[in-house]
Amino acid sequence: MALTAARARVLRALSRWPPPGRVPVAGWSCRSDAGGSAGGSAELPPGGYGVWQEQAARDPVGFWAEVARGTLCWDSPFHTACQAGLPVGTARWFLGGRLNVSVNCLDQHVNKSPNRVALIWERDEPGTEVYVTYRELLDLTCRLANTLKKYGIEKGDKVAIYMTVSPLSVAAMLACARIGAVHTVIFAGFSAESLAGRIMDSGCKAVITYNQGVRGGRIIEMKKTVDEAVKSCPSIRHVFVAQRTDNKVQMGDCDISLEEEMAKADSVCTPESMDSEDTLFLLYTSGSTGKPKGIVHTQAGYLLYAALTHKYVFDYQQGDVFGCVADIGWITGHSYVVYGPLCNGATSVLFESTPVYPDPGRYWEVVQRLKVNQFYGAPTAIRLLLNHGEEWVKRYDRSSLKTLGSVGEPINNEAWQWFYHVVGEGRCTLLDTWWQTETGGICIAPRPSEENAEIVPAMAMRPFFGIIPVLMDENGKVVEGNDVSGALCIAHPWPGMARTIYGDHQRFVDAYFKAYPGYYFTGDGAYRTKKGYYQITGRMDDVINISGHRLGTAEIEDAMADHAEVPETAVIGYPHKIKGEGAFAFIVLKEPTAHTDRIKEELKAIVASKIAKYAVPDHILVVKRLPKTRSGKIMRRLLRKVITEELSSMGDTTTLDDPSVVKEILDAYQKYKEKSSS
Ligand code: 7RM
Repeated sequence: MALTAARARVLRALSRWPPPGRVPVAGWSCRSDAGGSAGGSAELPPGGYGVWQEQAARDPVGFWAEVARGTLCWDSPFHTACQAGLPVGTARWFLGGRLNVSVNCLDQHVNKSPNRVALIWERDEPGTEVYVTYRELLDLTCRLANTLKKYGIEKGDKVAIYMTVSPLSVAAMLACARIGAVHTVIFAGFSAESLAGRIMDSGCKAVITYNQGVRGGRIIEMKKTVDEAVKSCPSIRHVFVAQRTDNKVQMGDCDISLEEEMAKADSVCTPESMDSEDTLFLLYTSGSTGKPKGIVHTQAGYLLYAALTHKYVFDYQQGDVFGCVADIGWITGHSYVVYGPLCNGATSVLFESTPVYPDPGRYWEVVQRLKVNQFYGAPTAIRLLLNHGEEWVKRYDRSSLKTLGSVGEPINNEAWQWFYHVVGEGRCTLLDTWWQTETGGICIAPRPSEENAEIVPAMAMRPFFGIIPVLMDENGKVVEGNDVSGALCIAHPWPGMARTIYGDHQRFVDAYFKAYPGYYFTGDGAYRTKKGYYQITGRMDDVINISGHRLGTAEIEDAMADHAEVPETAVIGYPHKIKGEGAFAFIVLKEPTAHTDRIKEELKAIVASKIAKYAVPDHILVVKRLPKTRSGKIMRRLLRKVITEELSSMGDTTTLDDPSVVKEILDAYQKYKEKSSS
């Protein structure tokens, strides 16, 4: 590959510089400026857990106003802390205030300690990590921001980021924030069709991507996927292509080499002063209907909530190395890899690899090598590693660890115990954290709490400051007292809550504010224990959670509907030992055929190409008919009972159009099971 000297220099500067293995402490100045004041890191007023909790519960708005003044760097102060009407799905925070999120995440720290490490890029290949200081990240961000501007990206424009996790992808997010553009990060595992759908829904003007991605020793053809996606996206004017590998990819008319442009760009970019309620980003997430929804988060409230929860749930102390292994394509990556840690001036790990590459000791080898203090990951990975045995953990020194966190799905007791005792040696705080794309940050977690307060295994337990959980019964009445269950709602707005669904506020109202007027409905059920702690019991709608990836069963059904020989499908989630849940599909064929194996393979390929590989059903069962009510609704509840073999509790089947269908499906399932086990 013919590299010009300039290009070679840029590549060195951006993807392999500084050289691997630089010692993180060298040049740090953070230890001397710990405990920053207003605009340093998220900070609560003098007091303690009890005082804050009491104040936040008594006067949430006053509480948040005070914290917002003390935590964020404002261009101009807000005049009204909160204006909300939950029944109509509106909440606006810090009205009249102006600020820039990238200034809060970068410039304020550069001013005080430019050489503090902002990011440690733990690249796919072990031992090749790259340290990026706050000054370097600001430089990257400004160059990227100026490049976007040069190509006509303005305040309010939408930019898709389809990249694996890296300093450059973080800089891309912050560059958008710097110029007031709205980013929508799309997980690098999504197919071209999923990418196109999101680009079209949001009307993105540009995509930022890599030539290729690298994960688990394998190459991901990212640019090719973008090429395929943008064919059907007329709104896209430019595709910015960065180089993650040395391989050359085909460059078309609207493709721009990102590093070449950044090398020419000015390293200073004046930040755009944004209104508190301007959109910061869209992030697509699954709901119970087929079309993913573009969740809208705004500037000040989101940033404040991410920063405060990052600091107080994990007890982040200045100088700690914070290791959240989530991808930036999910909300966990947004809030706890990028915005929360950087707003707090933290050192955040960017994990590019997988838990099992090159072997199942990877996480703990990283903990040892980078001296990670807080480790935040998903139960699915813990369950996977648990099966590989504890030798992989014990091989490495984990004494740097203070706090462990779990997110994304329920953590079962076995995984919790293993995480706590084997990984954490029984001396680390383990936090089961519950929250959602829509909540912006952690809402229920065992910490913060009174010092030495008890932690019950596998339970999220306590609401964060200013979060008021409420349980509802089937009649829409608040369930009082303890030892009770219900639909989990939140009674008062909080700064991190989503503001709307992009382009469809009515859908926002219908999904979250209609079922229980005056409350935010989470879609999850919960149990309040005898002692008043919260335990999440799972989704109450047709959303399933595969390896911590949220997915609507309707999305899978819609994808499979493309198959000409399969007129009807019904997908449900079923308990899966490692993934938490897997997808189980029931299909009806147009006509009897001997080619069901071919059809099943075709269906799997369709789902992979229309959504993503993780969405492919583990099981596909051919049935003659689906169980339907007289009004034609598929009774998924019965299908769930069949595969969990809870036949004694089938419940009411009288609304079925033809109750004999149950026996029919049961027989088909029994045969399927015998066949698969033989
Ligand atoms: C952060 C994130 C949200 C859904 C949520 C729940 C489930 C998340 C937990 C959990 C039990 C937990 N955002 N969920 N955390 N269930 N215990 N600690 O995951 O938007 O992608 O998913 O995930 O059902 O509604 S998300």
